[in-house]
Amino acid sequence: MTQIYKVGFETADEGGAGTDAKIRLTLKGSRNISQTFGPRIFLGDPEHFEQGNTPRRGQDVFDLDTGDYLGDLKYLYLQMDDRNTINNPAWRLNYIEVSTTVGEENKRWTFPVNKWIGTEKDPHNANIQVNNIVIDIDGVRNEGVTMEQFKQIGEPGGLQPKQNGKAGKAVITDEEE
Ligand SMILES: [Ca+2]
Repeated sequence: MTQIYKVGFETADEGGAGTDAKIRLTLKGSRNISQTFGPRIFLGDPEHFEQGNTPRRGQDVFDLDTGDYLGDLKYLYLQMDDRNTINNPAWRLNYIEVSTTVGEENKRWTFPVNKWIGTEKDPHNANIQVNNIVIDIDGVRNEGVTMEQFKQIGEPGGLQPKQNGKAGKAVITDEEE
C-alpha cells in the first residue's frame, strides 16, 4: 500500500536559523507509528532548511510514504545529527506541517516548534542541546527522548507528554478570547 504524507518545514527568517544537520523524522498516529524517515531523503539539495525557507512557497516539502494511514496524527519525533556539521548547525524551526489524503478527505496537522533545536555550537544560541524531541499540536513536549520511549509515548505506562508547553497554553488562551 501507499500512503503519502506531505511534510513541510518552516525555518525562521533570522540569522543562523538554517541548518545542514542530518534530520530524521518519525510520525505517530492513533493507529500506528511510521518508519523513521531520513536522513538521506532530507539531503541532496544544499538549499534545504535555509533561513526563511517555508512550505508556503513550496520549499522544504517532502513526500513520505508510510504505507498505511496512521490515524489521527498525534506526535512527531525529530532527531538531529549535527556531529559532522561545522557550519552553524543549530536550527530555528518554526513549525512542521503534515497533510495526507484519506479517501476523498484531506487531512492536515500543524506542529509548532518556535525554538532553537540541535547543537550548542550556534553563536545565537544555546548552551543546551535540544534534540530528539517530541512535538504535538501544542508544541515541543519532551526532549532527549529515545526511539523506544517515543514508540510508547502517550500509552498507558509509557512516556507522557510534558505539560510545560508555553506554546500550547498560548494557543488555548487565544482560542478562548
Ligand atoms: Ca544554524
